[in-house]
Amino acid sequence: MTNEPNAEDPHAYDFRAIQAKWQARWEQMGLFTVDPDDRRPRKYILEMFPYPSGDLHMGHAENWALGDFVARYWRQQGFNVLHPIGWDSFGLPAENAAIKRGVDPREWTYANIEQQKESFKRYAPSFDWTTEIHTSDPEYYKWNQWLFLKMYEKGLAYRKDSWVNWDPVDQTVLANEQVLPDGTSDRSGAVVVKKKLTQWYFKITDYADRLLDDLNQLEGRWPAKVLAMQRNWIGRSVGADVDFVIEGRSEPITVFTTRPDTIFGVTFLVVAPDSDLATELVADAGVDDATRRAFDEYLVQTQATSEIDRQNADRPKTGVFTGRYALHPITGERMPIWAADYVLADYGHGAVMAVPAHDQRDLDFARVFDLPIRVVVDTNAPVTGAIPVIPEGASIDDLDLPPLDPKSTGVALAGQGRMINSGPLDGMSKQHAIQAAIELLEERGAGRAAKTYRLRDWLISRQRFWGTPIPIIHGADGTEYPVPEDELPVLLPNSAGLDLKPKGTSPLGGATEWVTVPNPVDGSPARRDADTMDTFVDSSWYFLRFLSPRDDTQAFDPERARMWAPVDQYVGGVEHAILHLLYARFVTKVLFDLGYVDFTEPFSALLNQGMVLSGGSKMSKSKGGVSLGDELDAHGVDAIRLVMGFAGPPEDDINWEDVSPAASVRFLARAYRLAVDVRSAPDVVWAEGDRALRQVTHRFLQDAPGLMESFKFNVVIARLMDLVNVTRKAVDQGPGPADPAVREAVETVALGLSVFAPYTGEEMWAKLGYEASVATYGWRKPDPTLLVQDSVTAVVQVNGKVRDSFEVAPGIEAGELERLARDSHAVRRYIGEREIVKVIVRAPKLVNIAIKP
Ligand code: ANZ
Repeated sequence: MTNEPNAEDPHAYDFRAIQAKWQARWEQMGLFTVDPDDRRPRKYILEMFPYPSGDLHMGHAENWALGDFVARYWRQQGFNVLHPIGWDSFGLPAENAAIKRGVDPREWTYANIEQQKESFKRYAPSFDWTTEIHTSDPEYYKWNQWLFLKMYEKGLAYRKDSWVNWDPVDQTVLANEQVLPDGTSDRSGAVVVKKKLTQWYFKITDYADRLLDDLNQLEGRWPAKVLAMQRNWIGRSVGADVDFVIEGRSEPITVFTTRPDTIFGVTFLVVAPDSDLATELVADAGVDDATRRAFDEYLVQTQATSEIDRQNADRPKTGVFTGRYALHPITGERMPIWAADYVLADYGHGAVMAVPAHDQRDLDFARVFDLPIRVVVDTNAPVTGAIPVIPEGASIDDLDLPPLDPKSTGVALAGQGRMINSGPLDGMSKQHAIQAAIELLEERGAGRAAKTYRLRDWLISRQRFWGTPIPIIHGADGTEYPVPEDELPVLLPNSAGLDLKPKGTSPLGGATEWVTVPNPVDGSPARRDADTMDTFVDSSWYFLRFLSPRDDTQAFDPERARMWAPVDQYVGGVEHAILHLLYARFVTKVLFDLGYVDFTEPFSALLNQGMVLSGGSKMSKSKGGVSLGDELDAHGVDAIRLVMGFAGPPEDDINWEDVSPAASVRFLARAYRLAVDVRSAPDVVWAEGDRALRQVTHRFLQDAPGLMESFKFNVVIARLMDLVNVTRKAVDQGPGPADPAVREAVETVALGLSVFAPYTGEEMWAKLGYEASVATYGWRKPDPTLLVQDSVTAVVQVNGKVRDSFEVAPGIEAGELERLARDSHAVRRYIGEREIVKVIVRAPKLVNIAIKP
């Protein structure tokens, strides 16, 4: 069989043969390998790297089509483009497959990579394959360990004992980011429970302000939705910390409040039952046994309640008295301390000053347990909005206003008003009183301005096998010894003989020889940390590894980072809006502080693609959706890539039922046949070509760059379709296939198409008499003399209805246009004897004539 497509029928568009031919040739040419000495301007284009799941699926196909359009476009604009590929190859699926099928996670992973690589190569993304990395290679994860050690040195990696999210199916802890809003695991779907464990954390909360404030730099370059999600996730609240002295305890209780102005309305304190503070309070000798027993029972009940339920404002309030009392920092009043599950242990300080008159949760609680309620804001005297008119000589109390008694109405007064019952704060507005209250507390050494965040520290230890070992050795006395940098990597042991089944502790603990090591100081028996790192650590800095992927002396080359990073265009799914992007932003800032990079945001621009849906739901093999492999076999790579661009704006979901790969094939065949039909040589004189066709071509050249750069791929493809149609007309009915304008148009189609449908573009380019590859040729610049419009269409309306239209020069005078309109045969015949009342002329496009009916 010949390797030349269509040897017999030159017009037949045989996409299978074209694919086979070019895939092999491109592979030999190594087209997209970046030359480090190349001095042209640079662009770093990156798609979120894949987890090696085997074959490519529809979601991959969309992601890499869109990213590749961008990469190929910039290359054709003369940029030196880095477009790398690697594999996020640590993680649970390998391990779960290993348990289910008894295979080695390593073998499973690397076999998948091989398979996926083959599918990728057929799909033709313009990758620099020399960058290929696997995060599960020791050459990569060594640098995860290095990063851990750097964090550890800076005090940003630490171990603590705390309540963590526990996935009872996968038997591992989860980061907060991995718990879905309905309280289930984003991995296994199991309902997440709380478990107390000693775990490693990265101190992302130290960076909360910067992570929040730097989002402003990304405004307009990241999707607004992602920015909003990140802002919410970090969740900064501004207010004050207030200290309450506890009777019989030297340490005060600190609470965080956003409403220090309501300090005189505090009537009790509430602590989170599952906080250490609560346990300590009831452990005091002064607390009687019955109170302690009631607390213990309540704690058990709290631990069985999900976070979501605890935050549900509508749930009836429950709680127990701790037997202890606090003193008000200003009035000295004695106030009971309660424990209730609506207060969360890990927000603020795990304790609140309850202001039942003005906070609904506190009010509900006070009404259940009959605690005092004190109004300190008069919301009948609002500071903004409708101010009640108080007659001369009267006071607000003389007005007949509805009673605002939260105790009887059950509605807390959250609105604005003037302070009352608040000593020195009386009469102030909220904003004013917040300031004054903070000053008052500061004077007494009992409080200060404070901020708190929803963001928690990043829990990075996992009790699973297939991940990066944590480079720490634990001495018998509990001392932590970081593994020295020159002893990295701490290699993952072989899985053979290990029980990988989830059991709540890491399988690495069972690798006796691996785990037992001499204490680095005195040689006594010590143990390696047996947990592995969250795989989001791997992906938090991988974009830097691509810059010097084979460097075995450092994680990445800072010089290359200065040249290439940050990533100019990042492309990926919105499912990573929080997790991965937040972690990568955090690690970038840490690397900046350590002096390794000179920028603080990793991804200058972000494009989120929508999902590919079938029957309204996300496509997946298990749900019997359409398989990418079948679609590629039936219609070819180019038609599927083209569909991904043509379906609509990239952020929108694609309903596979609404697109037509078959129509894409027909269009590509039409374009291809034009290249076969061209009858002029590459050295024609463009200026001698048909002007009308040249104008269409040059308008495309003029508009396409702006459209590409704003990701309006569907519009660019529609314009290419239009250009193909106009050119076909010129070949069949116009100046014919030998006209230079036809060649110019078809070359433009080949160059433009090669972004979306690289096989077809390349084959057309060859048919046009050029050397491969079309991908490395630049787009022609539009000729301004061809962009001026020769004429515009003027429309004549009579009483609002169009009666005639004709071509006029764009610069026509209003008087001349009116004369043409009045002279129009169609208009004269329509008006007949009727009287013209008014003529409005909007040159050059419209004449409006009003007549008597
Ligand atoms: C007194 C007060 C009076 C409050 C008032 C509100 C209104 P955001 O905006 O979400 O940050 N709070 C503090 N720590 C808490 C915890 N660990 N669990 C549950 N609630 C907690 O909410 C801050 C407010 O939530 C704080 O301000 C505190 O109640 C409560 F009229 O203090 B406030």
